[in-house]
Amino acid sequence: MKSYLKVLSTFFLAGALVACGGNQETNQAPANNAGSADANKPTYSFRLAETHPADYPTTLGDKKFAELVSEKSGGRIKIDVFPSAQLGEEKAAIEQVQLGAIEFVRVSSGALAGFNKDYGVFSLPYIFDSQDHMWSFLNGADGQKLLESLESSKMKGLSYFDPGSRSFYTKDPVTSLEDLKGKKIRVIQNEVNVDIMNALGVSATPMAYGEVFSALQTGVIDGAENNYPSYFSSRHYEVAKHYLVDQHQRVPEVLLISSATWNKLSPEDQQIIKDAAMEAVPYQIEEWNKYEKESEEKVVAAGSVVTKVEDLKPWQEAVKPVIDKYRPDYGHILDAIDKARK
Ligand code: GTR
Repeated sequence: MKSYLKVLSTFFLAGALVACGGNQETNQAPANNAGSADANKPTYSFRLAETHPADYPTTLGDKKFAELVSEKSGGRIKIDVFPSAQLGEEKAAIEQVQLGAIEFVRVSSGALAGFNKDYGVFSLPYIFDSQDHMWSFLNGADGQKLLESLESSKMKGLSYFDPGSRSFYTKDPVTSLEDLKGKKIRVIQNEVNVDIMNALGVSATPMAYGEVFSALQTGVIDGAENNYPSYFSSRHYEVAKHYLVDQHQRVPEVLLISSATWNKLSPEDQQIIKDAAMEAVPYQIEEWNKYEKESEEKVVAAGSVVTKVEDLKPWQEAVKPVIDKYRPDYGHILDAIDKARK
């Protein structure tokens, strides 16, 4: 009886996976492999969820990753990238990945913080001085170890992508910390973000990315915060024209796979996926740098008023209690981040 139930539940689980459109495993080799050494290896068709549009630099990184996986596996492992949140907003996509219903996702570590406490560290303000500083930490032993820590949350981190730096933007003119006080600002849903906004005297309004445009338009919020590429591609600049550059966060983008999927793969296929994810990174950074510059130029050309914060000290002072609050949780990582400063 017991084994009957086991067979039955395995059958339903497999059915559910196929019904979701992903993870169709067969033992048939693709036509171009017939007769080759790969002939007896399984083939897979996986899905990768991405919140940004098709031409956005994280999506280009996802596509490069998929291309490399296909190349390295002789076409056995196919990954379809679904841009523009077609498979759901980030929080929902992560939940699906935890269940194994979606195999891959590229998300912000800001969103991951709601699922894995370690990832909250990246939402802490002003911890990275520059893009180079961030990459020197991410590429080091502690940065790479953090990718592995996702395994306790039923996911496996494969690589980081460049996230740029986040700054504020509002509907009304804002050129200083004083102006920002009392404003309702949308943030990615996590506890650290709410604490930062409280410390700055701002009213934090967590909500899904896809809802921000209409919330700005209807005045539910006064502003939001993001990097230039997101500010541009989401068209938020059309409804919130004042961009205040304080670069409070660099929240790494993460490419990850469901543990349910990872654990089914052979060591050879796991290696292919890990290598492809790492090899896609330099390309993603290059695309990021290009798009970041272009989006800054385009929003300015469209009439956005950009103010650069000259003196960050009052901002850093204001959020110091937030760093102090989280130091007991993230002390070791914060030390490693300090050390990665060149
Ligand atoms: C972007 C990030 C997205 C999403 C978005 C947001 O910078 O690339 O993954 O997290 O921010 O603010 O929700």
